[in-house]
Amino acid sequence: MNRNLGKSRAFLLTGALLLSVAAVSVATGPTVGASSTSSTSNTITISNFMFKPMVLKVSPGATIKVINKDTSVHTVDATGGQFNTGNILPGKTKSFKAPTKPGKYHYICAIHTFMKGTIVVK
Ligand SMILES: [Cu+2]
Repeated sequence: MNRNLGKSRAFLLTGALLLSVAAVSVATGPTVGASSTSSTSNTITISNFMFKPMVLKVSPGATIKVINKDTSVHTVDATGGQFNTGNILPGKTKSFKAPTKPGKYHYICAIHTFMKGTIVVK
């Protein structure tokens, strides 16, 4: 009797372990695609009123190219004033220099201020 009780306890324990392993793999699953929002190339593409990538990593003083694929005028304006492309007309490309000081620089489109992006200088 006691032996059987011990066996069923071990079985329950194994089941609980398997369940917790399954829960962990489900929780970590969606983070796989997260890296697609950042990039190491020096190009920002604007389409559908969005900057891509949302986070751009560059070297200090790197030249950053901005391609406007929208039919609307956009800008890339650092909220701290470190850089500003001025108007980029539809279908046009402009370049600017990244700051030389390492750090995180947030920018917006001065015309559509809901458009936000970040440049990480490293
Ligand atoms: Cu805009």
